[in-house]
Amino acid sequence: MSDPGPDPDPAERLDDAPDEAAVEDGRRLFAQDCRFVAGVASLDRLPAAGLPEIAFAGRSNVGKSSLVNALTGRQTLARTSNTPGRTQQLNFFALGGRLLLVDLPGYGYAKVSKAQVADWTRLLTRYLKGRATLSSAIVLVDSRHGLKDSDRAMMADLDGAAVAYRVVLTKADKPKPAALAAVRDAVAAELVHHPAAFPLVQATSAETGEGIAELRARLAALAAPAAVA
Ligand SMILES: Nc1nc2c(ncn2[C@@H]2O[C@H](COP(=O)(O)OP(=O)(O)OP(=O)(O)O)[C@@H](O)[C@H]2O)c(=O)[nH]1
Ligand SMILES: [Mg+2]
Repeated sequence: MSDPGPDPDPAERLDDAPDEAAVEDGRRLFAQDCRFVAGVASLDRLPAAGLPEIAFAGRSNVGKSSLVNALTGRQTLARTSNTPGRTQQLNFFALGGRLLLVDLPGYGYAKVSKAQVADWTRLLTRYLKGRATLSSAIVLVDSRHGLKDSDRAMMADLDGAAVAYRVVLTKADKPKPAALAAVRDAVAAELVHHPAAFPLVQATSAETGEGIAELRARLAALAAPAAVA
């Protein structure tokens, strides 16, 4: 009997690298019109639910707004800043009538008051738990730092709300390749303990465009079907 050889690496078995057609779907979706729909600081002002929604969560300054801009190819769509705490509301963007992108306020920012942190946390938790059209979330993690306790708390909230999510590393242009690989492995090792997390970690850079086409492809798979012309 021939030797079937060693089992493939579990990560390889799970590899969901998008194929050419999926990348093309992503490119087409993100080339469509993307419009700011609403910025809300309280849940009674959420835009009407309808399209599938993808929320971008992450620590303050991790690069959420920059990633939304890189994905949509519009540098000024979401406001970015060197100052943590720039995004202070849930900002909704409608993409081509097929998907809502939600740029969330950052968490883990030490300089805002405890009352403010409690307010945002309550708003976020309620939004994550109560929004029927929230189809998944992207948890952004700085590729130089890996997971912090505030990320773990967000991931536990998403697990509790049964919102499927992926962890995406940002600023992949900053660390050396070996350091990036080490952070990616360390994060992936923790994801095993989070039931709603996709087990693979993707690296991106809003600066160089690394990983952007792949992420577009993955998000396109969650969008409403394109209208037939
Ligand atoms: N080198 C590098 N810098 C980045 C990248 N993405 C974002 N930045 C920088 O990181 C800083 C924060 O970016 P934002 O996109 O505003 O971060 P945010 O997560 O939206 O921040 P808050 O809204 O405050 O929570 C800015 O100075 C960006 O230019 C990246 O891929 N590479
Ligand atoms: Mg922001």
